[in-house]
Amino acid sequence: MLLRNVLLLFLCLAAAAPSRADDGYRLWLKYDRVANTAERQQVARAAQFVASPGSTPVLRAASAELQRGLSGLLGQAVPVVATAGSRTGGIVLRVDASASPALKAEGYRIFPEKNNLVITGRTDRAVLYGAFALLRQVQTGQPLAGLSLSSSPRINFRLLNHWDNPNGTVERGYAGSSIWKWYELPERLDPRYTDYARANASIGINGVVVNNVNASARYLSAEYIGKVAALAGVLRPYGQRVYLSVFWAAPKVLGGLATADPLDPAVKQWWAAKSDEIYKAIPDFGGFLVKANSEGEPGPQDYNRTHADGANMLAQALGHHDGVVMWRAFVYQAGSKDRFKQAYEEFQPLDGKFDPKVLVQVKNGPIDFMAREPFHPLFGAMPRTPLVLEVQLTQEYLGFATHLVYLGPLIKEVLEADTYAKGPGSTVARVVDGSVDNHALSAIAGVANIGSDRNWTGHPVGQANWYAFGRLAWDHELDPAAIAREWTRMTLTTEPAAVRTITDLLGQSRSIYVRYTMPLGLHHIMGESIHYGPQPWLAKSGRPDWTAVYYHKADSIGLGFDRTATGSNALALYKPEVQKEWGNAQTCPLNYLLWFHHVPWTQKLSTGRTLWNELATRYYTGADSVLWLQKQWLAARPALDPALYADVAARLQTQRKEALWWRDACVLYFQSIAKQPIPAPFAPPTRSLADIKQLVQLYQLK
Ligand code: GCW
Repeated sequence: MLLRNVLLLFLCLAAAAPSRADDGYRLWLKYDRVANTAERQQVARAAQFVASPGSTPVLRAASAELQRGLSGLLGQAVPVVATAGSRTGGIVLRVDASASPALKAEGYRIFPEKNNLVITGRTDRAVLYGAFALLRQVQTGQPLAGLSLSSSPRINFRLLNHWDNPNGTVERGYAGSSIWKWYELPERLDPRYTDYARANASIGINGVVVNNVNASARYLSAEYIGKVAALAGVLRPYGQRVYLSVFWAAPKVLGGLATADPLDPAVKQWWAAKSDEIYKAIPDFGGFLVKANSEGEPGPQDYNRTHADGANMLAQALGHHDGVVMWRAFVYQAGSKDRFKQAYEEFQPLDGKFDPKVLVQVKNGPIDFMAREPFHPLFGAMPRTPLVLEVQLTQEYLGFATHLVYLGPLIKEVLEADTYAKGPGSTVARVVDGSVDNHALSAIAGVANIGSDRNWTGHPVGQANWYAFGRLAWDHELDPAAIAREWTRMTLTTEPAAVRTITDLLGQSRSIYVRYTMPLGLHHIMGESIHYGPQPWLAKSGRPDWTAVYYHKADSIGLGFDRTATGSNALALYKPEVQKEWGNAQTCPLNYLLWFHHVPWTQKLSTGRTLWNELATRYYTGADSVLWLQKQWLAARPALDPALYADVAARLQTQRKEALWWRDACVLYFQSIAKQPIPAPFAPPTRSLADIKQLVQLYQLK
């Protein structure tokens, strides 16, 4: 009896206690009750029930999500019924194979009908996306009454690439360890997998490469295929297919063959049998992602075969199964002295030689996920090959999970870049979505920033990068500022002034990061191997193109990599219109200047300052802009959850400290070469170059 009373008392206290701090776990799917009563009542009138035939797992996931979301947003239970019958004032889910010829298989339409709102599409997946779109409508304070919406994805395969390893570590992951618990699979399915699948579905992601491109052969064993199949079972009702990164030499390691030569009949046979085995366990398996002959990974070149030989062999191994091969172009072994050109040299000549099931996956820029890169010259140069755009959401070169950097503008910048492949308007987005060259296959991949941290991404604002990637993958015409606003409102606060302040902060954050790290087109001057913090003085490494001096080429005359005809001529890889835009040091946009030109320290730029003064000014004002980020965040404080506020505020303090590292390291190092004074009104750093070197190199120690 006593025990029962104590328990009752405890339950009452628990119910009365204020809701627990926002730990970020619910992402943008919080579904907290709409605070504004009038707004809530309006939604309540339009969403009295959800009618769903529930005939497939995907439809059941859609109606369960609507029920969960609407019940939370309205603060009252919303029933799910099989059919609306004569009831009105509800939401009706309907798969209709003839829904609308304009809709793609995953495209949805929402429209009013007899006082109900119908969510329809040609497939159940379309209806699932429509359900999330409707919830987003409510979450962002849009009215439901008379709602009429229609949307189809522009790109077919919208994938997250996990760089997760079998031992639970994540390559370049900064949010804890892997979310996949390989040792528990397939028996135990962490409930987190379902929440992950819901989050992906809500932004239209439809495929997940579960393991690192530096792949372990393990995943192709029967044991691990069983584990992957268990994950596929969780993701399937949310419209996602699983894919695997494959280790090229698996036929040797796992199959006991003497070779992994793609033209060897036994090797072909091994892969074909392996594909059959995978499809038996995972009938909707998506296909293979391959990093071959890159950074020490084995590949077909080990046998004097080409990337096309390798990719085509895998495509044929997939046989009649409905899967694809995504072959990465991130290679840099070719003969030219400029790494910028090497992937192009290896891949461009192979255009037209790939099997129809092969896509070539290209990073957004020619070097490696820098904070700003010119678009990769392969975009627009391989018209007969569908190209996958790969962007990095995990912030390897962008301050890990410490610096606040919203990547919407970065992704949008590359999508909007004009390749001029088929005249003006041949943007990277249109190359990738297949519309420039009429490809039926199209794909985009984001290297995931997700880990086991309670809030998924380490930095709470990292969630916005996951979110923005999905939204832009679905529709590259969306505006990153609008996406930031949406995310903020769904995730952080609905208070209008705070939403504006945070949206503004997010919008500026990437250009601020560029300014205090690698302004004016500087690139690859970060810490060796860990890729954190500044190390512009780095002159020796495993390869010359892993050093910083290789890229900035600072000397007594000036700074920057001459990639015009007088230098490496990498510019010649682009169409004449692009060459014209970037080829002249006088007119090249300052953001790309040092990517393409070696500019004298004393040369006057369009800003009226000399190169040296402009460089110093950007480092100083960039580092000071972190103070502005802090001020904005503080201004939004009253509208934010206190724990979440404090988390980001603390990270911003670190960011400010490290922005000063960058400023001092780069200004002092380049000054030692340029021999120029720090321009007014800036005060010279109080520490010496030796001091800052010692400090940041601590991070290189084992
Ligand atoms: O950016 C580099 C990273 C490597 C990564 C590689 C790649 C997976 O430093 O960690 O390896 O790119 O994209 O293959």
